[in-house]
Amino acid sequence: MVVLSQPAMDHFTPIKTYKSAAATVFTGIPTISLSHPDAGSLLVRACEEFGFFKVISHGVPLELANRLEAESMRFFDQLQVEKNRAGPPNPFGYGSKRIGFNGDVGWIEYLLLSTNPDTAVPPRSLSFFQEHQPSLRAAVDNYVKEVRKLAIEVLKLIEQGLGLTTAAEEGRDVDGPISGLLRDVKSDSCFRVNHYPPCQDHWEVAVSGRNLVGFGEHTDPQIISVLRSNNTSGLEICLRDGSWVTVPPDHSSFFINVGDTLQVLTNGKFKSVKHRVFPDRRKSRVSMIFFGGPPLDVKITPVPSLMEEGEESLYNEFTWSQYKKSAYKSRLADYRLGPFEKT
Ligand code: GA4
Repeated sequence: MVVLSQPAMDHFTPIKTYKSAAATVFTGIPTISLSHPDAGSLLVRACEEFGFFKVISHGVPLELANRLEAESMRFFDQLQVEKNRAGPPNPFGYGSKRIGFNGDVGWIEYLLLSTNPDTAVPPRSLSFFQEHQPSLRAAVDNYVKEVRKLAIEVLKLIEQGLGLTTAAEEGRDVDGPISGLLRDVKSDSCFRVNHYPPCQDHWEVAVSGRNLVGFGEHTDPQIISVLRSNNTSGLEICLRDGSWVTVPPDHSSFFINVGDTLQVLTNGKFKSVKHRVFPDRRKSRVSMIFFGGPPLDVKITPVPSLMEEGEESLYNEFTWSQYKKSAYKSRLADYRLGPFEKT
């Protein structure tokens, strides 16, 4: 008998496995209320110390996140053959197990979507979603509008904390040199919904007791990433001392990652955070991440007013388009800023 309603991950080719070294649940993740009078300096400190933090009092209506999560699960619950019609994932669409172009695999299925309305030629997968998954597409659009606003607000507070904007500018709601990159209509941002099915029944887990990797260790290439997950754990971050810790899930807050581009814009004062995900043995993990990137033709160089006297850029000049091209030739765990560092 052929069982057609099995979840997507049945026919799984061998996958790199390793035991999660991170036993510790880390309770020290900076948690910052955006309505705190010192939010700007608290965010700057979190970016310097962790490249990662959690925001509360964020103003994003949680029903938008819940609706999108439900719509996404409706999509992932379909037969594999239906989901495959929304693929391949690159540049945008549905993907399963394979991440990027260079051999990375994980216990994951996902949707990778463009958030840029003025993409000159919409990829086939975008029109696929408009035609065949209109309620999912609408939920994505409504959600992304809000998290994009949140990303800009966080960057503006960071600019304030860094002393990049004056009180008068803040009053007039003028964008600074970093938040302006995200507000730009040409901002090259994208969005993904990751589904990590439970891995208990997988033979490698059952036989060896090892954990499968869901999304291998990497840093995000963009400026900042805004993540919301359901209440299933699995996300791990690498602390400055090189140790890996588990991030306790919190479905009513947003987690923010410093990306490689923000590392360069601050000339290394902020470091992009290495992170990875292990699936849970029993529960599905669903995460939704907005990756805020600059316009393709923008030169990524340290913000001049952040440089001390005599300080030199650690990086050769490059555009976001050049960085992206190089990133897409890399493996997940590669240090992508390496080729752009001054020797
Ligand atoms: C990591 C951050 C985002 O998920 C992403 C990923 C992208 C992909 O899934 O296609 C990449 C990865 C991410 C970095 C290196 C390259 C590109 C897979 C990969 C091996 C969408 C992104 O922008 O960069």
